[in-house]
Amino acid sequence: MAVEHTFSILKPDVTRRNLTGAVNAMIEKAGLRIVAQKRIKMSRAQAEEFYGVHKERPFFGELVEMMTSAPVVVQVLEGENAILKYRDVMGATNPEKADAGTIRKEFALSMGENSAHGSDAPETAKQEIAQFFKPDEIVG
Ligand code: RTP
Ligand code: MG
Repeated sequence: MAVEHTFSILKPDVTRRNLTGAVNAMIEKAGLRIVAQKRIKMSRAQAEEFYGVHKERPFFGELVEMMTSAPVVVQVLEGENAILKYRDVMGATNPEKADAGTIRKEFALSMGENSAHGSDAPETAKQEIAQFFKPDEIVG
């Protein structure tokens, strides 16, 4: 199995409740290494670009509002099969459907305020990482 990089965001509901360390503990316990990390306030333009794939969806406006409502922590995670592994660690988009022990089951407040983002495929991981990090900011 290949060592991969995936892109992660700890969303505003996490920073607002001071849960960055608690979520990071779950990430590290799962064997993923945080090889880049910064806390930023996402601009509207950044959020619109990041979630551009959803721009026709009814929840798009609400999603952009939520992502810009408080700081987020953007990260690059490294590990074997990191993309799928992190999706498993996050749990289902709807926290009511997320398995026990996942980030979203433990911490998410709702379908919108669902605590974490993780890339869904190698191509999107590459694009998303490049939107927020320069290559020399990633220290594996
Ligand atoms: P993400 O992209 O954030 O990792 O989440 P995901 O793949 O599990 O879900 P996706 O379908 O890509 O949706 C992106 C984010 O939009 C918000 N959302 N709200 N109100 C709603 O019905 C609704 N549906 C999605 C969530 O914050 C979701 O993570
Ligand atoms: Mg998604």
